Amino acid sequence: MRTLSLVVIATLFVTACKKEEVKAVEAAKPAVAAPAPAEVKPAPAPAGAARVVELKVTENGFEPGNVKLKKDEPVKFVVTRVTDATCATELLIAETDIKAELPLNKPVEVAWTPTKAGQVKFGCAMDMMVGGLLLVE
Ligand SMILES: [Cu+2]
Repeated sequence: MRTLSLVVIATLFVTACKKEEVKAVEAAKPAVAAPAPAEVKPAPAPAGAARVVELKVTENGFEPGNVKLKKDEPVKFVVTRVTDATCATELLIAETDIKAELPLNKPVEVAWTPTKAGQVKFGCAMDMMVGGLLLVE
């Protein structure tokens, strides 16, 4: 019985996530014009500073979905969620403790340095169902 309720709860979460995504697809129709987000213009990075990678959360998910990174190169993600039609209100990076809230239309900085080559998933708090891949080489 206990296991069953856990399964039910898990299913509810997954269902909620999928519904959000269906809504997101509907909202992606051109009739719904999202307000233009404020542009983030980071100052040119001084030598040795983190590379800035801009990410957006739109109706289609994280954009770009795949990001190429270099091992041992510090990177600063500047993440802006520009829609409410998503369940990705947080950014998680697999195999790390990184978990950043993504308030609407507010750029959030997330610093990370990959320490090994390979693919690392990132995405929403629901098992990164909305997310992408960090391709570290
Ligand atoms: Cu989700």
